[in-house]
Amino acid sequence: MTTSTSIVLTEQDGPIGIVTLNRPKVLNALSPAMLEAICQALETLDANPDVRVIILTGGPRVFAAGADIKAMAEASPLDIVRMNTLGYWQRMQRINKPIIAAVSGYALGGGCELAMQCDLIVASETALFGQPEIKVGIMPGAGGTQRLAKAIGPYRAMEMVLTGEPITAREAHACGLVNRLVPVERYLDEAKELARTIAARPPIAVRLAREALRYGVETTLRDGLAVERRNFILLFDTHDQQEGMKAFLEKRKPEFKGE
Ligand code: DAK
Repeated sequence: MTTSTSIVLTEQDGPIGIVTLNRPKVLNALSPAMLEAICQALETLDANPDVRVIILTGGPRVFAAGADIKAMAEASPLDIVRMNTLGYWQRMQRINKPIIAAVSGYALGGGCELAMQCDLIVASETALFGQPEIKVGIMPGAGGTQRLAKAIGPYRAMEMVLTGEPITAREAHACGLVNRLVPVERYLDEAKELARTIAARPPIAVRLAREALRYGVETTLRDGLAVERRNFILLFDTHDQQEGMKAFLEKRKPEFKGE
């Protein structure tokens, strides 16, 4: 099934929802309309009980070249506040299902931040990750100074943010920003393969493990461990925990129901 607005395409392939940014003429620049369309697509798939994992992708040439510079060029601070761009990013953070970014070509500025907002990143060998905001007189505003430093370390992140120069997919893979690096013909298939593996796992355990991991990078070790412990215990109240362990002991494949 494929549905589309002009700028974002949404497709469902079994348990996988695929959101494709589709404004190639401006390299998928993240205008407010584009961010709204992405949020709506993600929220629709998040609410669909048949979808277990979401892939967010662009085209082979570009994932996204960042926020729309045209829309920001004449903006005052008040305009920026009124645009409420941050609101879109906060909506994305509330998605409960795992999101895999399938990145090929440019992932720059807000585009790099969009990929880092996802849980896993599959990249083609042609992908370029960068925070070039400094070159147009600003700085990252949607997590680029924070998530990047946590993902690749403060020194590498500092160099990227202060020079504005991108790193290649190979470098991003070597420093832990990219989970899987594949030739350009394979990036979407590889993301689907990863999505299918996760979709076959018990959904409540996936959700609670993801929640604990995401929470853990934002908080203290003590708080992160408390959430981990609570979620771990909660899982012993699920059908899938009983099924998973029973199936292991009976040497058969488990049938997870998401209950
Ligand atoms: N915005 C608008 N248009 C863009 C664009 C962008 N970010 N990137 C590319 N385009 C447009 C170009 O203007 C051009 O349009 P026409 O001239 O054809 O009308 C078309 O896309 C093709 O681009 P190029 O001709 O430049 O293509 P090239 O292959 O030569 O170069 C490039 C590709 C990706 C190297 C180059 O386009 C480029 O450097 N683009 C800009 C990259 C950039 O600086 N990105 C960071 C933008 S700032 C916020 C949160 C986050 C942000 C802001 C606020 N809040 C929470 C408030 C994020 C800010 C950013 O991302």
